[in-house]
Amino acid sequence: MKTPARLLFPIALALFAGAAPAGPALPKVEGAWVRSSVPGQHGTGAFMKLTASQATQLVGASTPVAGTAEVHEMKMDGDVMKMRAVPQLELPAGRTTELKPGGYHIMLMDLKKPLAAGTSVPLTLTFRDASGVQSSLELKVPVAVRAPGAATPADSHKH
Ligand SMILES: [Cu+2]
Repeated sequence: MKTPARLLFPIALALFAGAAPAGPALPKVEGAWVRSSVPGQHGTGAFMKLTASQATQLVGASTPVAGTAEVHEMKMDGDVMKMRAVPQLELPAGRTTELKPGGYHIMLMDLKKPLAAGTSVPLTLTFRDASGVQSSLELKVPVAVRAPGAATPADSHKH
């Protein structure tokens, strides 16, 4: 009978790697905001910049303020702007992907109440890494009429 030691060694290494203190590398989220809505409006969008250190996919979203949250894409189809749900949004390693009006966004549908500017909403994003492991990120996202900073080009703060 073969000794199992040869087999155990790589398994132990794999376990050790899995227990690395870094944990799942969740993308960095910057400038997140949700567009405010008026009474009677059923849907709105959430926008942000996502930067993943390793290739990751945004595969879902949820929020208690909306019945459904989906990752959407807006594209010109001829001269008509069309919107569709995308099952996953690829976040290439080290590159910032921007979710913005007119492009990718998180669509919040079946709003349970109007979202007033100046408040904030909880938003959970679900990501899937290259090995198929899903993890989620809980955010508190400010509600605004327009992108924060978009109307103040005079603010020349540089990074
Ligand atoms: Cu949409």
